[in-house]
Amino acid sequence: SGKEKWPRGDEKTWKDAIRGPDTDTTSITKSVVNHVQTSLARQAYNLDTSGAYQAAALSVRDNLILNWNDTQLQYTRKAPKRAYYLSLEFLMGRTLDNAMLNLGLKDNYKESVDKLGFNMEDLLEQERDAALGNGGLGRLAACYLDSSASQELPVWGYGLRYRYGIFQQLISPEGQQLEAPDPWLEMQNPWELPRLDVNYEIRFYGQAERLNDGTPRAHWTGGQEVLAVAYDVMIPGCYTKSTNNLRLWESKPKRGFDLNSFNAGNYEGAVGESNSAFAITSVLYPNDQTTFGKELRLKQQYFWTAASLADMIRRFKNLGKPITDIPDYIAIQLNDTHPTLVIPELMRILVDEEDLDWDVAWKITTNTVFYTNHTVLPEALEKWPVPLMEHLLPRHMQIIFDINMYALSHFLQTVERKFPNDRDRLARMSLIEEGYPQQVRMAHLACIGSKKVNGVAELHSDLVRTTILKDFVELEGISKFSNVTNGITPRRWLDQCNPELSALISKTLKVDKSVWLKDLDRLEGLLPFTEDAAFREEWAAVKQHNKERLAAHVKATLGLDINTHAMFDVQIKRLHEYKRQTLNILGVIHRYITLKAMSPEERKKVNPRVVFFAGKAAPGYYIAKITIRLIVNVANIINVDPDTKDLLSLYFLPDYSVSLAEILIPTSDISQHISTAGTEASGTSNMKFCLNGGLLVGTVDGANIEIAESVGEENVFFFGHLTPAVEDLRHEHRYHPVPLEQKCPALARVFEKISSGAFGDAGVYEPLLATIRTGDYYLITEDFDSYIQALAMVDEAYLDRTEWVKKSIRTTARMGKFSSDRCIMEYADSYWNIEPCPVGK
Ligand code: B1H
Repeated sequence: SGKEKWPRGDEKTWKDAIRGPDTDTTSITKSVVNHVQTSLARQAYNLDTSGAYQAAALSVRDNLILNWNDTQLQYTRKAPKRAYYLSLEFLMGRTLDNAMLNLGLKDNYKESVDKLGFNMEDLLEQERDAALGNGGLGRLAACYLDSSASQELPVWGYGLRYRYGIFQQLISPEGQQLEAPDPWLEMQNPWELPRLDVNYEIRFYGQAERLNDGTPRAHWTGGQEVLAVAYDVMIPGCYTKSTNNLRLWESKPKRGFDLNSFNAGNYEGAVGESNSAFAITSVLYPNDQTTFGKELRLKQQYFWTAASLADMIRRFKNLGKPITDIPDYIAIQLNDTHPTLVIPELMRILVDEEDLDWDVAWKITTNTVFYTNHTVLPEALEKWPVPLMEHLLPRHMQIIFDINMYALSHFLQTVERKFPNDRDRLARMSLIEEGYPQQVRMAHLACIGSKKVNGVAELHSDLVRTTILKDFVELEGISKFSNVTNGITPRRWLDQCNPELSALISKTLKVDKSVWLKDLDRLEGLLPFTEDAAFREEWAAVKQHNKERLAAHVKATLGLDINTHAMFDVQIKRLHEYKRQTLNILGVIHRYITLKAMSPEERKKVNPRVVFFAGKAAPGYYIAKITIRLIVNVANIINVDPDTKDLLSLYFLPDYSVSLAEILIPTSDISQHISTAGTEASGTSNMKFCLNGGLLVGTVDGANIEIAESVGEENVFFFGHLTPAVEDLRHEHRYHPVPLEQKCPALARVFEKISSGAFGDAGVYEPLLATIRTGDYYLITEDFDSYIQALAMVDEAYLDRTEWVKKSIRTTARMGKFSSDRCIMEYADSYWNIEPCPVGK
């Protein structure tokens, strides 16, 4: 009656020996000390903070492994349909704090570490960020893993184990960004389990020969073969045993490679070739939102998708089901177009190796794959030169041409019927863009190879439907194209980064955090307390403490003194022209000019403001780097100006990271999300700030719109032109340019100030100013006046501190929608068709 037989040996012997988790302080202490003694081979006498961190981490890891084992066994037993999230980036940040909190063991570990003579906060600071991503896209993937495990869903992530994460940013005294490598694996990484036995051979180059035997099959042979080796990262759910897996692939040479070279006595030559195998997973590409036709990047993409797919199919085959059942057991989510090669690779396996008919294979593929688009910026849409793809992946290039023909013949028939004689349409929709060279349009391939396509906020999904994929909507119908608005995990982005606020919320709601952290709409229960003066005071005190925590950190790391009694105004994100850090810094200069022109009496009425910037520029992004230079040099001047320094100061905090975000976000009174309308697909830090009671200054763009709908437009400072106006305005600028002095006198004065040399050599900034004076693609001159007005409204609103705190509370209270738990349930229900698979049920 379903009673399983013990697999081997004496059941009692096993059961007596099998250990459970370490949850009480005594067993935790034993486990930590055991790791000090054995894993680290050290003693109490010579244990430093770094060793104590390692030992605590290994002890927490033991607990994770036990849960991970149970979860994976459960998946094997129940064989549910699984979803796989393919992302070239996972911006995980640190793990120890998050793991202890999700296990519900932080207090016990703290107590234990305390008794052993260490301070938990110091230990946490020892950990290096796992920074295997550029920005929002990578951090979203990390939030989605946290939510999948927390919702007990059978979801695995697949990515690459880069030896170097995103570069470390250094800022020279002149404000020049310098990039240093991020060798994050130099110290032992306790959070990964090498699975040297899980490996696949991945082929590149070589020849593809069609069999021409009446089947669509081909043989792909020769070329280079490298080995993909699995490293597993445990992803604990919040207050559940469910612990999912993030499998990262490392490249290395195939054993026994190139025997010919060895035989020829060319030992060094053969070993030398191994370098190119190691190179594949050596570094994360740091160019957020632009693609270059770099062969190594395409190699990364194929290496990773091929290894991941081979792994999924091996697992599927263990179920003993017919191959045509794949869509009933596997859903593959493409995080942007980077893993699109999964589509031709799955076709290759089904057609060449499984000998399926083309139509059958295509049906399986298009019922298994799902595609999320993250940007409509033209320069960010991936295209690969046909000659490069033909060289590196000859069989895949054939398949892509075949898909194009197959799809085109469908197109042709349908399009001819629907749109007779519309050759332009066919050219627009083709997977191949004509030109020298021809290029493969990855978004088109991802679109026609997927069951569903989604954008990441309502406005963005509308733009996807009406611009870049318009023709496909007309062909395939609107229902394939939908929206899943992004979200964030409240575990890291409230409980972990803002423990005081978390405690205040639990106390006020009289609900344990284990409940509201997994049911974020409960925050609405805070609304009645806006009228409670004592509560408002506690709320404001938390913000104040968070400012002091940041100030202490900045003092310790940079030696700077920050005025914690000022309003904190924060813009932290990748440097990009479309995100318009320029608008912000030009606004700061405007504010400085205005303050300088005031009498001392007038200045007394001004509320002090501290402006923070942080963010990295792509190493080759010239204009973005000039923007950093301008920010740093403006800071150097205004922070020491005796007339104004108490009222306005400015900091560019170097080396932005997940960990830095965790201590900055809880301090903000306002944060800026000021992209040109229609350019920021969603944004996710906007959600993090609002969840922590910071108000938003922003354009009517991305998720800002939905945040305002949720928290109330009266609690958001909106400004600027709307999306539909943007194209016309650009057209006006191009064909009817108006001199800056006429168009925007306030901005013209700011330009004069910069050109006067007030912030150092004006020539340095000239290329940046020129992009605005001529062309102004991102509409700085169009939005500047309304931006300044919005900031004036912020000043005015801040005068009434009671009302301000009420706005802050209401904002947090109404952010429930933006929990990534909501997103992941939408994907699970409406896309992947998977269900929770809890442990032990
Ligand atoms: C986003 C990217 C991106 N959109 C290519 N696109 C990259 C594209 O290295 N590359 O090749 C890297 C990143 N990232 C961001 O995704 C959007 O700009 C945000 O608005 C959005 O919130 C985020 C998550 O959806």
